[in-house]
Amino acid sequence: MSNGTTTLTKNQRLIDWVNEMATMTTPDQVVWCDGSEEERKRLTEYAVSKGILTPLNQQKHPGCYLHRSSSSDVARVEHLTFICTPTKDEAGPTNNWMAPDEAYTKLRGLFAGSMKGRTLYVVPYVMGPLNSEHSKIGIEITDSVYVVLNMGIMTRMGKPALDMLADSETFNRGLHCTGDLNPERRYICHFPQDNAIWSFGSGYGGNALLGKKCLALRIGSYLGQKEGWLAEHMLILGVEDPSGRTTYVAAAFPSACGKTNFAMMIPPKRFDGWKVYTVGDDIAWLRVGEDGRLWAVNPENGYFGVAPGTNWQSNPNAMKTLTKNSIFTNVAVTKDNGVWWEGFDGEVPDELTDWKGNPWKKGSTEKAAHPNSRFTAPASNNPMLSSHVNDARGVPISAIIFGGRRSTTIPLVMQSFNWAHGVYLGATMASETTAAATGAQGVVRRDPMAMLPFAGYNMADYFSHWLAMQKRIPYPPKIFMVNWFRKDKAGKFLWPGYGDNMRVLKWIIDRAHGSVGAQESLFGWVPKQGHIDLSGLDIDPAKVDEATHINEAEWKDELLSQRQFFEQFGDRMPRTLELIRQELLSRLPE
Ligand code: OXD
Ligand code: MN
Repeated sequence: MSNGTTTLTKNQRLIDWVNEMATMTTPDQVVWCDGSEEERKRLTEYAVSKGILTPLNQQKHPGCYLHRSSSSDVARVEHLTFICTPTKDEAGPTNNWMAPDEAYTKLRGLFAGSMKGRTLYVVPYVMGPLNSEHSKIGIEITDSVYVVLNMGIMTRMGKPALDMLADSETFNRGLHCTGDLNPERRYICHFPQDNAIWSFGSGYGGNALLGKKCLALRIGSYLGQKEGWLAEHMLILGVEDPSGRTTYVAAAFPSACGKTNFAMMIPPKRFDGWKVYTVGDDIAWLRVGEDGRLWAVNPENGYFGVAPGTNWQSNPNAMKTLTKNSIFTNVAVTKDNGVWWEGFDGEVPDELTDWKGNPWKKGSTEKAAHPNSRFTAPASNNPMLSSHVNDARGVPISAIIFGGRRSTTIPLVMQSFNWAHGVYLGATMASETTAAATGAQGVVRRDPMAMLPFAGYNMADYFSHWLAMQKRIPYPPKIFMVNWFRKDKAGKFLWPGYGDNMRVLKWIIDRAHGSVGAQESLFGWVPKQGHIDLSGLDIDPAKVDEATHINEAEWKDELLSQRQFFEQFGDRMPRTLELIRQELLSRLPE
């Protein structure tokens, strides 16, 4: 084994840790990644030579490659994801818990000798803008060249991270090995107190690209509570109005509920002169700025987006973003070696190669692309990328939006009465499950702040932290709730969604600036008739009324089911939220 010496860093604690991990995993060689273009080319060629990546049609998709994962490794595995805090209570009832000693012992057994015959890559990376106080440094050790190439897109990777780290010992220690991809030997373990992540047995993004869900959300949320900031599953966008004023909004939607589409939205014709800029499509780190406002950075540097449903209609900016230098995972391939997925533009081709590499014929009952197939694309490809993504202090947030995928009950849009009520709206969010995680789909589950799978500590303490943040933010953003997914009795969506969500966003922004009125409803402020601009939209206003309607019977069930959710946290649950629930319930007729 080469000893893995490097000229890239003199950080002895880092070098010692890498050597310790190499001694355990016994790779054939250790390669430190510098993040250079030359390295990207070399590793890509290597991945192609091993069949890990396949070049796509280079005329249609320059610099793009296809990866097919093992068919049992296609999504996050929440049941195999553990928060390893000293006590079970610190992880809370919504997380799987393993005692740190037990987890280290179990995983050491799996990692021991696991990289024999393989290369151990050392991937230094920064989450957040370089040299920002918001940012965190991670080192991911991995045996997967696919992971290295994805990390190169998703993070600021390589030498700049080591330069920023210098000789500090404060970095996230991430250890990842694909093992034999056997789901029986798959564990995604987080050690918040050690700032460490050990992930074994999966190559899937959310399990294996450790900067994303593991560091930026699970470990990040724990650090946020300790250090007085928030790590959230939120997109960040900026809306520029015709006068040139830009207002920034952060929005939490569960996985595969349209965060990327919302973050890259193109306003409809009626909004001539309005522009939406993307800051981030998945994660926001929020801190109180010197001016007393809440400021946000996107810790990521690329998009790991859901492919199915993405097309020139639903998200033209995403289509432009993924035209070059992107990695596609588990999509289908056309005869001329282009990409395809369900919901792609144009006619369904007669023949395709499906995500498993098998021939596929039009009319097949099987999906050609996996429902959770993904593109990994550099943020710099996005034509509407905000010019502030690399700003060390981030962007100031005027509104926070919580949204779920709910066929019933939840109205199109509602503003909270105040911060605590806004936290309550976030804490009681629920959504129908999607293909982004393994398990049944379309089942309504509580997903507070879209963070259920991503809170790195007890969710009740997380709610308390949100409530406590109020005192730290002299000029807090206004908080809203949206639901683009409400359906009528025939099962049809009541609201067109996509670019037309701009109409709702405009009301939200105007509310944030105090420049439009609202109607008080039992459960929050809602737009008055006429506040949501429907001009140029072919929609029956009765549908909009139905989308915004509050059905008291449905709300009664909703409030009762929220109680069950709160109860599992016992005494740790902040009383404020339960009292708000009771007060709202008391407004309903017996
Ligand atoms: C994601 C997810 O990949 O939330 O962003 O699963
Ligand atoms: Mn996500």
